[in-house]
Amino acid sequence: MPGCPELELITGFYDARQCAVLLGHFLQEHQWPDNRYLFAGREFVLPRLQTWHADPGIRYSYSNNLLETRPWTPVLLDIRAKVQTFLRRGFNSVLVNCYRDGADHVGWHADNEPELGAEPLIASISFGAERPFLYRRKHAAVSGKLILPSGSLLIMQPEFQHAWRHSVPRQADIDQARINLTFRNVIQPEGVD
Ligand SMILES: [Mn+2]
Repeated sequence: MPGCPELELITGFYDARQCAVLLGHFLQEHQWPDNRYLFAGREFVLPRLQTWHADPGIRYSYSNNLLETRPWTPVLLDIRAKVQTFLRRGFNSVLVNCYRDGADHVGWHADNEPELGAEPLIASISFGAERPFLYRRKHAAVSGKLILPSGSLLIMQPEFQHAWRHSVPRQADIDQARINLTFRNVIQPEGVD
């Protein structure tokens, strides 16, 4: 992307017909949990729906362990296979997000948890409503904005998590859902069972 070589957007990774099928699957058949969690004795409302799926034995402290680890579903395995073939690398986990409408969002963050290792490459697929993806340098007044089309694959190179933060802000005029799958590779520390 202009000004941000650590981001690469592949449009049409899934075509419109595939997007319609997959969006329908995630909205109607995927088992979403409630977005209210109890954490340290207080209720915490996540402004989106999320599930986390990983290979056996993979654990991740994302969001202070709010999320249970689920097995892969057949649909998620199909998508993972396509991403892995395209990128020629493996992913052992995926975070699945549903932004139900423009009120759902994610604040400024970097995906740089220690379990993702020093060089976290993340592959992000979008289905459904187009939402702006904002990014800004951590230590400089540089920022940018991408629109993520349905069926697109956004490749975030490791340096993106080191040097930038990103967000998907609220957008009042959006009343359609966006599904976002972020494939990751969690590194299990040696000696931990
Ligand atoms: Mn993120």
